[in-house]
Amino acid sequence: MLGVELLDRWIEHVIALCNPANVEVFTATPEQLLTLKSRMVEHGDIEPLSGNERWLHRSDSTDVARMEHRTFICSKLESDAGPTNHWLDPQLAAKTLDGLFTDSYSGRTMYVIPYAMAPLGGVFTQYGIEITDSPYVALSMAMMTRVGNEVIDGLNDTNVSDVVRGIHCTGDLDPENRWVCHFPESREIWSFGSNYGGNALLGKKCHALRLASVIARDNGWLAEHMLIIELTTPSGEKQHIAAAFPSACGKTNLAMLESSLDGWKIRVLGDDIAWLRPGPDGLYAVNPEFGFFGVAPGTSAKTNPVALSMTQKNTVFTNVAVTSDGNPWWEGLDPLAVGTPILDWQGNSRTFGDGGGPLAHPNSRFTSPLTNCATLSDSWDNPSGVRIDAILFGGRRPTTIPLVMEAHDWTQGVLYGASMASQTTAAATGAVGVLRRDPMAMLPFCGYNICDYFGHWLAMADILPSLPKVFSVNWFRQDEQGKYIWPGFGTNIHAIKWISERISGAVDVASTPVGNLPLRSDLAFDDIEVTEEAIQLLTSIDASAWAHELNAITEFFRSLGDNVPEKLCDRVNAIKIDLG
Ligand code: GTP
Ligand code: SPV
Ligand code: MN
Repeated sequence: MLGVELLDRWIEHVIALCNPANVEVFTATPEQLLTLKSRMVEHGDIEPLSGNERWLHRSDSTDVARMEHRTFICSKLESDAGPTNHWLDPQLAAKTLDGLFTDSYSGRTMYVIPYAMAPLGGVFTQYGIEITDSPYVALSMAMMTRVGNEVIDGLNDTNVSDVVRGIHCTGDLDPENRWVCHFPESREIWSFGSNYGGNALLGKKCHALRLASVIARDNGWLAEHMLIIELTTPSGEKQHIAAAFPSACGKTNLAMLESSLDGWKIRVLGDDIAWLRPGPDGLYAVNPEFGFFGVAPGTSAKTNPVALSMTQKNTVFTNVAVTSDGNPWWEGLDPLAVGTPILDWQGNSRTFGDGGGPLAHPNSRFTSPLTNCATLSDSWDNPSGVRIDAILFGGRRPTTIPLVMEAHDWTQGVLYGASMASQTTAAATGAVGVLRRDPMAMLPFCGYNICDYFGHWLAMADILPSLPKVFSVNWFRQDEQGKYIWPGFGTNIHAIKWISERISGAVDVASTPVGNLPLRSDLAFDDIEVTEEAIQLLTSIDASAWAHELNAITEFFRSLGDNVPEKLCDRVNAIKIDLG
């Protein structure tokens, strides 16, 4: 089928197990895409929206987000999955999955999708094959990963044991019978019962984060839930920044930021996943993905004009509302006149302002290829990647965490990541707005023991020829009424500017035990609406709030068992003492 004996044998095995009516090797040729889309329209999987190649897909109403409690790491040893993952014995899991997948494609077309993650032709490139019975998954994989004949050539030249093999089945979409299983030792992914993004597009979170994090641990690199941007300063200097924020906490928005400050320019390399490797003079990063799977609500001409214009062509919208003239709509876009008819995300007839709850699902998404983005960096497809000057960690923190601060050293930087917390969002099922620890924004995505992962981060200090600076940022500080006190979005360039000036050594700092803070004189907020009182809150640390925070971090580390690196626990204690 693909001309690689062992892979062909695996594909034959899947055919025998799942018993499809047809098998198609899907390389997303123009003819294949045309046929796929017309088939999907016929079956009601997608419908055309107004504009150029814009499509609407409506999910099953129970299949709209990642399901962390149905996501499993099936390593031989439970201790390799660690205290934060759901573990399943690989043999028991295989038995269950074999049962679920038996005849599961009957009457359906099986798509075999060879894909590559990362630009082709470099040390970062990895190959995978996803087998699926979902046309929506096939269409999405063609936008989110590299597919085509070049990929099949690369796959042929790759060691078979390095190829990630994923098998996905739509099943009955019963949330209680949903399985997203990862087998790090055999590089396999088995996903049953969901067609939603992170559960079903197996190149993304399953391959590029959960399995890749294990591969990275074994080979001295990092697979992270990070955006990558290229920053140009007014003097023309280029710097590169990677930033980890949890799901639906602002990666896409920062990646596409349009600066409100003259002379500062941001270009996108990636908005969700970064692979980072030691290079000749530091840490080099690529975006393994080929597209954006962005959160729709909140995306507007004011907050993210770049994303909005990107979605004007060649985009699949999932679970958005639709106006009577066939345009996608979601909360955050300009409201229509009260009483205007509109279809909600489930296709129900509603009217604007009827008080019936959100019209688009809070986790509705758009899928567009990277090349749709007007602010894509020229380096986006460079197989060597870009050298990272700074790493940012941030979450939704209503209190305590300042707008921006710099770690004194790598250990404190790793501590910033390891102790990150954020209010939960609609990107995963469950309660929204609950503060939880989400180390490096990888809580749902680290494919191995989180304590070993912290150790691996610390050890990068010994592997790397030079270390990026590490910063903590927080765009989500709130007042007592729950209102954001920082305008966010384009104005975040002010924090990025300070970070840039710290990289180049242009500005001094106010040193505190929890990190270096900007000097008030280095912050010119003249162009934005923010009170002096808010600036004070955003750029200072409250000793009693921090005492509470540090105790919460200690408690979190304790909850992970005895294997959190001592270096991190010791540093927390040292900061407590320094704070007094
Ligand atoms: P995933 O794709 O789930 O990993 O999310 P992401 O981190 O890329 O999040 P994204 O940028 O899509 O933002 C999610 C939500 O946060 C959107 O509704 C944004 O409008 C909102 N948001 C992003 N940046 C800011 C900000 O600076 N301030 C405020 N208040 N909201 C923001
Ligand atoms: C996230 O939840 O962090 C996402 C969306 O980026 S998904 O691909 O579904 O994981
Ligand atoms: Mn994400």
